[in-house]
Amino acid sequence: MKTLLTLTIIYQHPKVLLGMKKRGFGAGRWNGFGGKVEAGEKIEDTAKRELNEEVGISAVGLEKVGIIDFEFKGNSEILEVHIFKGQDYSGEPVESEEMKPQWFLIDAIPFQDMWSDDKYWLPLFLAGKKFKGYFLFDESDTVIKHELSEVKSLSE
Ligand code: 6U4
Repeated sequence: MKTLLTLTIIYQHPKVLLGMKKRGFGAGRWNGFGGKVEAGEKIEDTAKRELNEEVGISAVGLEKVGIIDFEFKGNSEILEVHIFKGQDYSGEPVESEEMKPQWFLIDAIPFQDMWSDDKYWLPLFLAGKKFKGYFLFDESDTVIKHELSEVKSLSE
C-alpha cells in the first residue's frame, strides 16, 4: 500500500525555512511543510495547500525536485513523498497549531533534530539537483538501508 505525501522547503539562499512539527507524525523534528494528498487532489496543489495551512504562506512557484519512498520495518505501508522547492511566496510565515517556522542558514541546518534521511538528500536539494530515493527505517527511525540517485527529470 502506498500513501502519497508532499514535503516543501522554501530556499532563499543562504537560508531555508523549516518548521518544528508540534504534533502528529514526526512531532519534535524540524522538517519542511507538507502532508497527505487528498483524493482527487493534484500533488502540487497539496503542497500549496499544506504550506498555507501549516505556515500561512502562498507559494508563487514550486518546483518538484525529488521523490522518495519511505518504508518502516514491519509495516507494509510505503510513504511516497514528493519533495518541492519553493523560493518566492506571499504572506509572512506564522506559527500554526502544527508547525513553528524558523529560518536556518544552510551551514547550520539542525540535522540532529530532523528525520535521519534528510542529511542524505538535502545536500542534493541545496545543490539544485533532482533525485529519487528509497529509505528503510528500523523501529527506532534509524536508516538501515537506502538508495539515492540524481535524475535528470522527474516526469513519470
Ligand atoms: P495529518 O494528516 O496532518 O493529521 P500528520 O501525522 O500531521 O498528518 P502529515 O501526514 O501531515 O502528518 O505529514 C507528514 C509529513 O512528514 C509530510 O510532509 C511528509 C513528511 N515526512 C514523512 N516521512 C519523512 C521522512 N522520512 N523524512 C522527511 N519527511 C518525512 O524529511
